[in-house]
Amino acid sequence: MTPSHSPTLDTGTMRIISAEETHVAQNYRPLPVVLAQGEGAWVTDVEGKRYLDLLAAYSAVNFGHRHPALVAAAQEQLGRLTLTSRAFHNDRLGAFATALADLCGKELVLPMNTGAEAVETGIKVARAWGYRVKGIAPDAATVVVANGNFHGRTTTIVGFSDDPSARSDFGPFAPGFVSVPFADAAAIEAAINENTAAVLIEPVQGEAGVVVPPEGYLAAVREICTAHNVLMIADEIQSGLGRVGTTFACDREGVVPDVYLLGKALGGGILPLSAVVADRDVLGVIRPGEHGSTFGGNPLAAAVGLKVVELLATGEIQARAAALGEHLEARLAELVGHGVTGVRVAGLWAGIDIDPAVGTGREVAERLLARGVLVKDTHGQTIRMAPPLVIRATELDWAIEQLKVVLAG
Ligand code: IF1
Repeated sequence: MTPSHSPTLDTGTMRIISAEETHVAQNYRPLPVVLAQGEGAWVTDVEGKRYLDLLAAYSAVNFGHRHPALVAAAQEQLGRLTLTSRAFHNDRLGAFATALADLCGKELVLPMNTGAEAVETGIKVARAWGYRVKGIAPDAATVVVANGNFHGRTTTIVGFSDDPSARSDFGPFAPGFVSVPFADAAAIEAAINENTAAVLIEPVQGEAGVVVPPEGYLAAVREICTAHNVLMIADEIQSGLGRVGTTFACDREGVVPDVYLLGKALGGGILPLSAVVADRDVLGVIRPGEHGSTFGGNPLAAAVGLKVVELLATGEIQARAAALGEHLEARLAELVGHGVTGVRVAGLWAGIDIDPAVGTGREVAERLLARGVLVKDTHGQTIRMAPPLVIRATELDWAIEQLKVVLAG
């Protein structure tokens, strides 16, 4: 099954890449491959070479490329109505919001488009709740965040990042954020005071390299937020919607946050769709005209989002990710000491630390590319695996065999 990929690219591919390099801002350094088609867990480049996609667009393609039911929902809506703005009602948003609220066990949904918009919205809602419900002094509200966080690329968000490459030369930054070590509940409690409106955390830190907190951390954060009348905001944009073998990563500890931030796979790998989901006593603080978005809640995204929620409601994709994730964890554990210095797995999501003697994360990603496997490196020595949740066990095993060959040098 191993496609043979020559390291050199043909002239057609080079021409496409050079066009991109000539006219697209270089805010990324893509691997040298030009993708043209996708189906399930596989994508095909312009030269007809196939790759097993172990990134799934950073977990936005949980249901696989062009999932038939999701494409059908999009195509059906494309023939009816795509965008009206929320100056008017449309016949898709209510059904989507009802289904998503039910999936989350919450009352209200505020639809946005990108994950960063959901995070920004969550911060605005937490502050408004802080002033209007908790009674925090005007403009004094703070949000506790974790070191090593990644919540998006807007200037507010990078302002509370501790990653120099995400924030340097983008200041000045918004005040009102307090950083504490991740996975340290006591540090959160110590940082809370009368001005604290919320705690914002990723239940599993993605960009940091799939950092899974110790069992009990999420439950402790939940307890601390409840005790201090502080909103627990879970950024489940990457960890949610089946990725870790449960609907939400918080489910792993039976924790229900006050606010869910969702995105990525909510759009079915077809279009941007994000949402802030909470009960009325939180999201109800936002009055008409105080927040919005041109595309937020559009009928096309709502139609796709509804189908995504229906796929999740059966629990099948979550159970699949849990079972395959156990298999993945067992297979990756065999690599420790054989070119890998550490592995962190949560469901079908893995951070794999590469032994510098083998090479950098980027070099391993390039060698895997040549063997028909797509992964993304992060923070130098780590590669991430986040396949579509529809991947087969045999495909996963094949990918790990390719990694073994690359690690053997
Ligand atoms: C890039 C990282 C992953 C996210 C969490 C919010 C957002 C993201 C937990 C914002 C987005 C994406 C952004 C993309 C690469 C990717 C990424 F490497 F940047 F950090 F997945 F780990 N919360 N993550 O992971 O959502 O606005 O992008 O829709 O910016 O390079 P977005």
